[in-house]
Amino acid sequence: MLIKTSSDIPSSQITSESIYFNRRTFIKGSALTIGALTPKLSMAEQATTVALDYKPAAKEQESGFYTDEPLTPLDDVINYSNFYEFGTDKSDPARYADNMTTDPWSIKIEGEVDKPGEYHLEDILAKVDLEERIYRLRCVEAWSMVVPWVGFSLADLLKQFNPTSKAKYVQFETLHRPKEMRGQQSRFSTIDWPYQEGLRIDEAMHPLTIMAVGLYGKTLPNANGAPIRLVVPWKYGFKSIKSIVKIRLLEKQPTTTWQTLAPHEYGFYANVNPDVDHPRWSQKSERRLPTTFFSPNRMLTTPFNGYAEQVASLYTGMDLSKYY
Ligand SMILES: Nc1nc2c(c(=O)[nH]1)N[C@H]1C(S)=C(S)[C@@H](COP(=O)(O)O)O[C@H]1N2
Ligand SMILES: [Mo]
Repeated sequence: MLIKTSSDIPSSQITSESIYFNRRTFIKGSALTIGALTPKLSMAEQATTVALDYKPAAKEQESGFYTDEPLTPLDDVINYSNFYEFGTDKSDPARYADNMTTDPWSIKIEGEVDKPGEYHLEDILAKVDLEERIYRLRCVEAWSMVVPWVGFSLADLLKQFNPTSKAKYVQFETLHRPKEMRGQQSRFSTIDWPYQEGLRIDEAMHPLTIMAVGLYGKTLPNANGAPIRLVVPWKYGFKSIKSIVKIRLLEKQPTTTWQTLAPHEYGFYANVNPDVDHPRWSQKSERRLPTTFFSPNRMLTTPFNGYAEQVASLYTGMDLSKYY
């Protein structure tokens, strides 16, 4: 096989598919090719992003784990991002997140568990099998992407710490390190850091809910929440909290960043729902990235972001316009 170096490939030809399908080749072993097909990564990200060993996503897998919709190119996944710790512009995370130190990394497990403690990421990862999930990600701002994540089920992680019978909710917290996260320094920032999110325990234990450690076959770029983040594909993107350092099991529903900031606009549940508009815009349709002025790529939004078959039963009897 002819291995092209980054400079041989015009960026217009670097489609998601070329990166994605060549991935299997470089995972097999040649160190030379690692990173060769991802020239759009910054130098720092090329240096820190490494190939992962995982089970690829396949149609035959459990329903919802895979979609054959076109993947959003890696370049867009990295450069069009919300990670307010680094600024509010979509390009700020790619520009500034390289400053975040992700090694060593540990996660504190607190609250209603038999085995609370601080666990090193390596020790957590040693106990799980990585697999790929190709999911739609729908931001509350009405844009969306299709991302090939690499991760493991959150249920497998939580079971390692034996949640007690009082554990009804799970709260997550992002790193708080203003020295490395310029958005946390701003005196004008309205967010009360650290960023916090939460799930009901049955949502957390659902097989679609994963902790992602990679995308496109390699470790997560910092902009996308390295080294470990949550992905809940049937909920608006803000639920999928990045760069997690704390997981707390609780009896009561936790507070979450966006709900605290604007409770009439962002709810605790935040299930993707085309029938419940955001107070300031419609949620009936979405822009699927990549988009251009001439090709806006607009499509209808589907209930639970297309995962209704898998998750609608979690909300039987609930008024979803009240519990938005
Ligand atoms: N800590 C933290 N996590 C976060 C955010 C954030 O600002 N800070 N933004 C959220 C929002 S609004 C979205 S849409 C997704 C975007 O994930 P992506 O950049 O990997 O596409 O991350 C979510 N997780
Ligand atoms: Mo979002």
